[in-house]
Amino acid sequence: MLNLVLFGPPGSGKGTQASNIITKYSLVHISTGDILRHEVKNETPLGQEAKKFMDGGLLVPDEVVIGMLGTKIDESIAEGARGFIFDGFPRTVAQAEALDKLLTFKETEINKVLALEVDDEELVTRILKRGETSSRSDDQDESIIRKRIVEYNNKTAPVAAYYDNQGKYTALAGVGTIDQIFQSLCMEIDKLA
Ligand code: B4P
Repeated sequence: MLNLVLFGPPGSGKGTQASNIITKYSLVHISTGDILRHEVKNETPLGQEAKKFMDGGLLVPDEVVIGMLGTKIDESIAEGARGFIFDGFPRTVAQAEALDKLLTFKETEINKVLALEVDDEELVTRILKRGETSSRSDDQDESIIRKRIVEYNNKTAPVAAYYDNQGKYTALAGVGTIDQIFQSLCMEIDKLA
């Protein structure tokens, strides 16, 4: 299997690039943001719990996110998945450890973590622009967007060191055209083949 993590701060382009990568490499796309927004939209108990955190620009608690992913990974492997691209997950070291355990149990592992580097002001500009057309409440307010970036620096940035220690972490420029960034991601993925 080929299992990739697309890593980076909010608005760095993880979702944008993941949708190109799944088409080219036939991987299963696991976006915790998309799954959580689906739960919120359907007003499930999980969605109602998650909404309180998402609206405030905070991470949803680890146990909620980890529990929600196990079934999805199991089902996809049973259906013969070639591999996964994890987009927006793991966002804490506890999530990274849980993912390693889950994949080891399935006799597979994360092969590579590709990080998109984008400066804070560009992130805020991009997310506010998306907020003009998206219905996402966490995209509308600059103070909430900045809170998401603080949350990233405090809780998610340490995940980089976790994978760097395993020799799996590569950072790439996340500023440029969507196609340029896609090409640099593909160059890294092709080295794994
Ligand atoms: P996510 O849905 O993961 O959203 P994101 O970080 O905002 O987006 P992403 O980096 O994918 O950016 P995108 O491609 O859309 O998370 C939302 C919330 O869910 C979190 O705050 C948290 O509360 C919760 N959550 C999710 N996962 C969790 C977890 N594991 N644990 C706990 N909580 C979790 O790009 C952004 C914009 O930039 C788009 O408009 C795009 O068009 C534009 N763009 C992309 N590439 C560009 C480029 N090269 N140049 C210019 N613009 C570009």
